[in-house]
Amino acid sequence: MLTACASRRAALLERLPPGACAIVFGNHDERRNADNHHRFRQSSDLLFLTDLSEPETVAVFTPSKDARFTLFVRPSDPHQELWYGRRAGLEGATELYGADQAFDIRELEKRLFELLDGCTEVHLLVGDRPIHDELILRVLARLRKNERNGSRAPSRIVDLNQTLHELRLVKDEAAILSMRRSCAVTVEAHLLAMRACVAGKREYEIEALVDYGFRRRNGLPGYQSIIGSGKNATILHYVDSRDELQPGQVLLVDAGCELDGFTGDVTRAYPIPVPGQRATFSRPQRQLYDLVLDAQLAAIAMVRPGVTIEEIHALISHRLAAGLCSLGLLSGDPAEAVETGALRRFYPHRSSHFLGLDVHDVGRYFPGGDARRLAQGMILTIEPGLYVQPTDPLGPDWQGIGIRIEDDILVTATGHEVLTADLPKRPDDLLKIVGTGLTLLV
Ligand SMILES: [Mn+2]
Repeated sequence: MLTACASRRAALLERLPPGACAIVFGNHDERRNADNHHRFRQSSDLLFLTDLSEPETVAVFTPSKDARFTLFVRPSDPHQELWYGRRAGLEGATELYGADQAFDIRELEKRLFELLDGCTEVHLLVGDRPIHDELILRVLARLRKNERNGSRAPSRIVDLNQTLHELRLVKDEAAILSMRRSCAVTVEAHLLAMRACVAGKREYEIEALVDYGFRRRNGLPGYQSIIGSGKNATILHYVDSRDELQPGQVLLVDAGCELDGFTGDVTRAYPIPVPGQRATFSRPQRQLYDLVLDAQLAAIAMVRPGVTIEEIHALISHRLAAGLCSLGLLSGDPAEAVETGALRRFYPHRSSHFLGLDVHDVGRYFPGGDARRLAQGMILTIEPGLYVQPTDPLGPDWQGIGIRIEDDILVTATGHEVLTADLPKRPDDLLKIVGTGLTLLV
């Protein structure tokens, strides 16, 4: 990963105009309660460029200065390290992480004053964290005030999104390898959940297995897992995971493993069997499931360079609307149901997003105003769904069904590759596995 980070830094430096200074902030330790902290997760931008997973880290890039890559880190401190773990320190920052120079993070403001002096523009993720914006504005104000003493303040602030996030959008070989691994572990964990799914279990027991599947491969959930049974599956971001699985309901599992910072994002939905019996969809469940799967397969088939996410969403929306009209769940013309927003009663979300270090990864969807065309190396999800709210006037046969099918797709030179293809989704394959019993892989 360190070699990949070095190439990414080189690519960033190459894209910065001479005279620029780019500043990338890491994450801070976040308090959970009292004196407990959340598990630290580095900012994705810093992970992408440095792989240095320590709080209070800042990277500065100055293409036209002698030291082009500066790291600010927490200095070595035997007492702190005894309690809270090892630090790279200033020495590690240069020797292990490739910085041309390293400074104590406590000197950040003073040193930024020196680093920004003489630069023409400052690049940062404006608005990402107000505290960072304030720091930079403070330094710029001081530089301007000091111009009569010879300082030269940058005159432009540029959104780093345009360079750094464009780089992150097209995955390099190391990123694709990490994504393959996180997708493989995601598939394993989903299989554990499928096999264990029987009536009488609780949603949190399924979540525990998903977590186990991730953790045994050194992964962690890349986002809060959604384990929703019955009507809970119609809540798009349901995270309570408390209810008991009821026979005949559908269980929706949306979970992705993060490894090396890169995360999978996969959803499956399947019926909950009575223990010892074979899982079966009710007729309405199966009708919705077939619609969603048909739309997903059609959308995946169209993924290749040049296609836009807008086109994918339009195809899925049209297929779902047509299916709902023919089932009589929507009246009138499918195109009209899409246009008027009537479809949103059953399909309220989008069909696709970029995926990588962030589950909703960076990359603008309309750069320069036009829908972005997919290109080789981009990774996206395709995730149609249908949800009938428990209060929907369609009545009890349909109420409280939530179906979503989501896979992770790599755009290749001529088409695509489904990174999560090993996880069953065709009804026959799926129902063969669901509820067949737990095999713990130790
Ligand atoms: Mn997703």
